[in-house]
Amino acid sequence: MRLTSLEGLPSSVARPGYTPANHGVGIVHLGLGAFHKAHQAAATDAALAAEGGDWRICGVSLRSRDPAAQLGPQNGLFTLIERSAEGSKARVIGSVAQAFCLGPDRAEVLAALTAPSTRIVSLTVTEKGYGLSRATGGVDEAHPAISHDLAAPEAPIGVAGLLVWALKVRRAAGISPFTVLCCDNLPENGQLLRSLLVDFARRTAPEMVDFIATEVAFPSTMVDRITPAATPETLAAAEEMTGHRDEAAVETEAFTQWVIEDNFPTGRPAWEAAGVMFVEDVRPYEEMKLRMLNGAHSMLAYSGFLAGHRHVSDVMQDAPLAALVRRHLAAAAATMPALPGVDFAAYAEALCARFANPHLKHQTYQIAMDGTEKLPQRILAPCVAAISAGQPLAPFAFALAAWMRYAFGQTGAGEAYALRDPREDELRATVNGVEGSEDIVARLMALPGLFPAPLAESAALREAIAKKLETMRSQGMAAAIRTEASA
Ligand code: CS2
Repeated sequence: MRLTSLEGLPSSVARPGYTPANHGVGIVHLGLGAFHKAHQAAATDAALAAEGGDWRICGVSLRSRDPAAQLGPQNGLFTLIERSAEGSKARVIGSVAQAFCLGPDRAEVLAALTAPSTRIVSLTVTEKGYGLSRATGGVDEAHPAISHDLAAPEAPIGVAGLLVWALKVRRAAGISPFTVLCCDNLPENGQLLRSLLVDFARRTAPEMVDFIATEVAFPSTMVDRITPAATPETLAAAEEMTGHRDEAAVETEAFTQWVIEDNFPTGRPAWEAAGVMFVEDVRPYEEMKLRMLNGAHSMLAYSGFLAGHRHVSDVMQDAPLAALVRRHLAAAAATMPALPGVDFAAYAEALCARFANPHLKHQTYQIAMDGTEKLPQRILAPCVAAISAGQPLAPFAFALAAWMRYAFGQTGAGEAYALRDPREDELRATVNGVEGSEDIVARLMALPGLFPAPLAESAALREAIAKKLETMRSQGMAAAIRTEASA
């Protein structure tokens, strides 16, 4: 039987501590994927149970029809499986009230974005979803949704277009603006989204520029919960645990963290009930997470995938590679000023334990995607800091060499794979047919808008990357890992 109500669930399954139908919608969420379901939807579920309020979520996917097709027939209910070393727990989440796909459900989505009851618009559209130019902080005109929306601002399909359009309609109707809550792994994500919207408005609705810059709140957030893409095994496990078929089930780790700047002029759910930490300045937490967790993730994804490790937990079983993960975490920690109340060494150890969780099937290939969008905040920014502080470059050089080797699109055994990067064609064309490792490094470092000048200009870094890349190419990734770990 399909999961459609809270009736008939076994007592081992946790269910919402409130009656979902008694709570109205207060949040529109863009990017209705596994991460949203495991993180913000779960936290909001706990907040509703603790303090109530009209804070249920209208979930929207901008492109894929799957999330709405899965959640719609289930009245928004889904099973969240939390997997830790101690075992697995199932919980049914009731915070998602509606699920739409922008294409077919356009009228409903636009109505939700302009409804007075909508007080927050939150987002998890991945780094590449925004159409942000890192070079200018404004819009990337070549991004498909941005170029569409610049040409047709009254019929938007992308994040910047939709939000500026909705804020404009609200303002004209005398409705307060919503708070914009970016939950993607980007540095200073609130500010970043604000400058994207300001630049988009400058080009399409100049009268909105000051309003967006001064009247709309964009609290920054640090979000953390490792959430593998759901698989048929996830759905089978949910069915076994709940006795119900659930097409929208998702699995995640037990750990969860959310740090938010408390700037919600029109209110917010009582997320503190879910352990959310509200702070004045989220930057140091974001930096810690991006450089340590995500930086190590990217490093181990490229090297681990090419060494034949399918899952992150397999990487942590490979002693030399696990040692390099620890080395990377320590090097990343050394690039940041101390954060009162946080012990970076303890954080690193906790990350290693999370990565080693054998019950979480988190694929290295999943993390490896979108490298050109992830490297800047994960690897390149800390590498700049390491150069200016005269710290060892080897950990960053190794991570970058592994990414460059990955950009070949072929394993050591000759098996081809898709890079799944928005700059895939450009990356392939850059490395294709180039022989020398030094040339490959120089060409990739010269890609427009990717490597900051201090990196491209550092001969020591270039040479270190080229040397490691050469070992990876001539001896294979597994041998290169052993060489690196014994250096
Ligand atoms: C990962 C993240 O796929 C990736 O790039 O590094 O999704 C990571 O699992 C989350 O940020 C953990 O909070």
